[in-house]
Amino acid sequence: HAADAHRTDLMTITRHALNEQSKFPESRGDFTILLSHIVLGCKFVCTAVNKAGLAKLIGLAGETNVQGEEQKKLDVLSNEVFIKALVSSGRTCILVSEEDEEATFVAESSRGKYCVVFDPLDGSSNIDCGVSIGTIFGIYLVEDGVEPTLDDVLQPGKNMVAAGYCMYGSSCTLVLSTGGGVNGFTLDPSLGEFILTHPDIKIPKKGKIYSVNEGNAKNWDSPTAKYVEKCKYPEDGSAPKSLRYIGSMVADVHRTLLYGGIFLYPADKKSPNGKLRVLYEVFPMAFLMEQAGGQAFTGKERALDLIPTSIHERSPIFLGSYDDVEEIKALYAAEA
Ligand code: AFP
Repeated sequence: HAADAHRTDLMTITRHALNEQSKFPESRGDFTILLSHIVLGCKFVCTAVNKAGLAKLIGLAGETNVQGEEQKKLDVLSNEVFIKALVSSGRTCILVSEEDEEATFVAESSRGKYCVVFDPLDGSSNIDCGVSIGTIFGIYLVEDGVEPTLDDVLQPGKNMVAAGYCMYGSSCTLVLSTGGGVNGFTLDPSLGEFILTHPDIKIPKKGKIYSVNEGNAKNWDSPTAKYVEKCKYPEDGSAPKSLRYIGSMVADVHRTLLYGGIFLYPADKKSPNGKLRVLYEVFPMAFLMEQAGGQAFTGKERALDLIPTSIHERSPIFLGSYDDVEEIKALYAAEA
């Protein structure tokens, strides 16, 4: 019976990765091992985030623990957990984290062929009020037998072999693409396992929601300003779009992926490159959007074509439903 099968035949993220792996007979399971270490990091952060409010209430935050160390801030703690999990996987060679100014080069003895770029806790200004936050990651592969250098991560997003995010929200959701579509997994806390709940996510071709920090409107360039005006006062007689903006990229992009619409973090006069970081915010989300049938545009080009020149570089970004991004592309093209 199908319904029973659903409850007893659990497609965990590891099982899913092993199934994918079996399509490549030459695969030795390195990616599956790497993924299981990323998943461990996500589970740890999920638990820590869920406890954060409680720690405040019972006075843990800011106090010193038994070892005499002050309780670490959540973003610092999350970063340490991810770095250690990724290094100990034995499958990585270069790590770039939002939290660390410099890239981490893994010692030869634990080195593997993957580079991981990540933001361990994105949206951290939202922690104290309990709003959804997340981890974002992207994965590159280095050539075999070549000494890894920074150039291995200064690559266009289209060269990523996988990308994903984990959202710590009303439930803990991990969305992943290895280049063959997008799948969503939800953490079952009683099992401690991510279960496939959103197979083959496709973003609606056109959406009814736009998502942007309108507080920056006075500094926008004209294509962005025109686009947002059109969202509110459509010229073709269609209904205006709704505005939703959380200020936590993972949450705003997750909603965009599931419901459709567009997420914008444009350039403005004060921030000519926008705010979001190319390697571990723009690229992974652009990768997921394209894999789900949507688009991602920088205001100049396809986001995944951009070639970064430094690891913490920023770029404007417009991503979401295919038709909605098409409209903003036309507005930029008209003024180019
Ligand atoms: P914080 O980590 O400082 O909260 O920044 C989060 C973020 O990088 C990204 O998650 C949001 O999409 C974006 O900033 C929101 O930026 P604004 O506050 O400028 O709208």
